[in-house]
Amino acid sequence: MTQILGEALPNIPWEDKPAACIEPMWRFSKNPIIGWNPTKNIARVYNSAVLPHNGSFIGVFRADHKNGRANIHFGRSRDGVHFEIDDHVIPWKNTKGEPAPVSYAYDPRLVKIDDTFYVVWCDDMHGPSIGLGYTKDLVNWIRLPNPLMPFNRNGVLFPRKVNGKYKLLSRPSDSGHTPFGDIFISESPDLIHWGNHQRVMGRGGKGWWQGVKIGSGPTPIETSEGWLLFYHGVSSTCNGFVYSLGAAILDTDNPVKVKYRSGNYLLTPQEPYETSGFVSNVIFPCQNIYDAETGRIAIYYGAADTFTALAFCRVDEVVSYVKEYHENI
Ligand code: BMA
Repeated sequence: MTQILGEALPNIPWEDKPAACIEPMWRFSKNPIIGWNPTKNIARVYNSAVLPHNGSFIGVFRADHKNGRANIHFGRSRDGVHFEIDDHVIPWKNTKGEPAPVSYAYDPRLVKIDDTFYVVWCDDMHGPSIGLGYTKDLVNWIRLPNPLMPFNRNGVLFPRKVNGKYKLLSRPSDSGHTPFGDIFISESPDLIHWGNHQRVMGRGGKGWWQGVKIGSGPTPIETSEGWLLFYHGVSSTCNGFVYSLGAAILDTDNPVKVKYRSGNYLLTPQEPYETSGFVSNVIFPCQNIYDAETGRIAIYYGAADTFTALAFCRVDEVVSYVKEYHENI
């Protein structure tokens, strides 16, 4: 049995797998959990990240404003399903305490390392690059220097140091809608100086769902089999890109090494809130939370660049599936 190496979360949002479901991952029956126009200034909330905190939940939310520009807002929830999202953007300051607003920001990830919450997002550094900031109290939000040069997206920090170094996944890209992309890893002793960049895994394989580009993903989950990494894979169709959700297992001590990777996707756009919206046919996972006690995993994903939705799986079943459909890519 694969175990999650982490903490228990008895109040994880959860629904058992429907009896008729033969897939390793299933959707929340009350999806989407955040719909159109959730606050006065926000049109859509999607591609967002939630964490448990003091018995309830907090999150950083990609909010597309009613002028079309994206930024990140903070929000809270008692149950991980119903959220109260601030109508104002996160008030970033630099390390000197001066206001350091972002011109745009999207696709945030949130991870707690020791006593600090880190936010990683797609930032504007004369083009898309990785943004990084932290808060210890959810009141003061401090920006750090951009870890990587443009153009880059889909930055994801590991939830602990590996061999004494912070590890950051990213997906080098271009300044537009990027028709290519593989997942790379970088490391740092202090979250300021980054290097030892290496390629973890590429697009492609026998299937087509991840043939154009791939990008992580929620925070990797440490398991007895290695780091369980969910990610998105993109294929190109007559109607544009289609974003699906896949999974891989990376070596615990050397996460540049892919142990297993599923040649099949785990979720692809199927429900109306995934196939129809501001950008149709997008499933974009940005966060997972888990209950190590039971092996339950809840994944928050953006649907059709419009909605926030939840999917569920069990670590043992999903790891077995990734191994069963493993493909060397
Ligand atoms: C990517 C990002 C995501 C978005 C996706 C589909 O390039 O911009 O925020 O969900 O495209 O439009």
